[in-house]
Amino acid sequence: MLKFNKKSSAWQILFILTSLFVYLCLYSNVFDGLRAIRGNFVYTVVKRDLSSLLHHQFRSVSYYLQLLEQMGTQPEVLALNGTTAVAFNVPTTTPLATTPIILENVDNTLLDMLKVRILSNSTLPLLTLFSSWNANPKKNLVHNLTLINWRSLHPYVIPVVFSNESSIINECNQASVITLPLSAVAAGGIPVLKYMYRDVMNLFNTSFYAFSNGDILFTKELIHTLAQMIKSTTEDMRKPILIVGRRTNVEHITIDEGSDWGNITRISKSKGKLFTHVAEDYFITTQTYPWNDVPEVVIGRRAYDNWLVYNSRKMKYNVIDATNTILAVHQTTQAGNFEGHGHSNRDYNHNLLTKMYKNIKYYAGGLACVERFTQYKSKLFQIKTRKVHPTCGV
Ligand SMILES: *[C@@H]1O[C@H](CO)[C@@H](O)[C@H](O)[C@H]1NC(C)=O
Ligand SMILES: *[C@@H]1O[C@H](CO)[C@@H](O)[C@H](O)[C@H]1NC(C)=O
Ligand SMILES: *[C@@H]1O[C@H](CO)[C@@H](O)[C@H](O)[C@H]1NC(C)=O
Ligand SMILES: *[C@@H]1O[C@H](CO)[C@@H](O)[C@H](O)[C@H]1NC(C)=O
Ligand SMILES: *[C@@H]1O[C@H](CO)[C@@H](O)[C@H](O)[C@H]1NC(C)=O
Ligand SMILES: CC(=O)N[C@H]1CO[C@H](CO)[C@@H](O)[C@@H]1O
Repeated sequence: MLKFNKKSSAWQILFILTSLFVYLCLYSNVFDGLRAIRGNFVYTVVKRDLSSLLHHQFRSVSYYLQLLEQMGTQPEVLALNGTTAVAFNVPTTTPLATTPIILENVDNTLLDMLKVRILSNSTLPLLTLFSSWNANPKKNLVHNLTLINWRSLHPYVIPVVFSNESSIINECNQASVITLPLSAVAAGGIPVLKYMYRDVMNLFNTSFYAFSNGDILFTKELIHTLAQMIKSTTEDMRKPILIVGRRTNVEHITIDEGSDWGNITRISKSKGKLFTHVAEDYFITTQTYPWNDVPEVVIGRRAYDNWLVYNSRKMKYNVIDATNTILAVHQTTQAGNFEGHGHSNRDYNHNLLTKMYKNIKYYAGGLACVERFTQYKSKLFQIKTRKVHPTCGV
């Protein structure tokens, strides 16, 4: 009896000591970890997002989104109207780059330092990058690659997908990409651009915010360009800035090709084709960009991209063509490069804009008319000003 008791209390003491030890370990590690995560805004949002997901995962609204085809670009816009007679031959005084840029220019020390600072919550993440698409079996691979690619830009970039469709929300969750519900749609269910900007700006504190079409892959160069912009002494970050650029089309990108930055750069060099300078696929803006004043244009339908650039130039915002320093690879599929043109409501944006403004010089919203541009000169990042053709006047 006594023996048993002694043995038992020895075990009890051992048990208590072990528990205490494990508890102390867990407490110090987990507590630190949780504090770091909880302090982070993203954590709160993911948590909120997950609980909203629980409420809404059965409310698929694919009905609303059926008309939303995969985003395309709008080069045909030039032919849209009489103001554009000269549009077809807007020459550039400064020739545009025709070869995609390369990772070798990227200053890795800067990026490593920035990463540490962002992770320790002493610098804001650079960018909230968002898009929206509808479920489309033909686009599964494209969207999977986009999710993998955008997620790889973490922690510099917070990727967000707007959707109310449970299948898309599930895929995003698997890829650790945050989803948000679509708060405003028009033209039969297509997301209104400005409200997506409003929503992410309310939720995330980053230096830049960007919509991008959902089939665009980026590399380190995106991060590097934005990091350099912030470091730059010439650019006033408090003013509205709009950064746009040409995309590089690459056909039928595979998982192997698309899932790391080096491979994306390689295929863009070996089989990429720089697309027309009249189309823009992403719009990087600062917190001060007055999205509130922008008409309710929708994504994935032509005319809004050129109008945004045209209007920003007209309003004298700082518009910058980053084609030379941001590689934006478009995953071209069977649907080709002019999606968003053959669809219902194809002229929704154009009709909306012409109702509001008499004279829209869409061609002045092409990249060839953007005066300021980024470049690397002897690996040094620069923002320069070039002369554009007189017909680019706004
Ligand atoms: C940084 O931490 C502070 C306090 O822990 C928190 O209020 C703030 O939101 C955090 N900022 C970011 C960008 O996570
Ligand atoms: C896309 O990813 C999902 C899971 O994330 C997977 O089930 C699906 O097979 C993938 N599709 C393709 C075409 O890779
Ligand atoms: C998407 O879901 C949100 C929240 O559940 C809802 O408020 C919104 O109206 C939905 N959007 C569309 C386009 O149905
Ligand atoms: C965003 O971050 C900046 C810089 O850290 C800070 O001054 C500002 O208060 C933050 N805003 C919000 C809404 O958290
Ligand atoms: C990059 O491409 C090579 C050659 O196709 C392939 O072996 C490698 O697995 C790819 N890398 C990734 C991360 O997929
Ligand atoms: C496509 C389009 O909107 N075309 C219009 C261009 O402007 C002329 C008048 O200048 C209209 O007749 C066209 O319908």
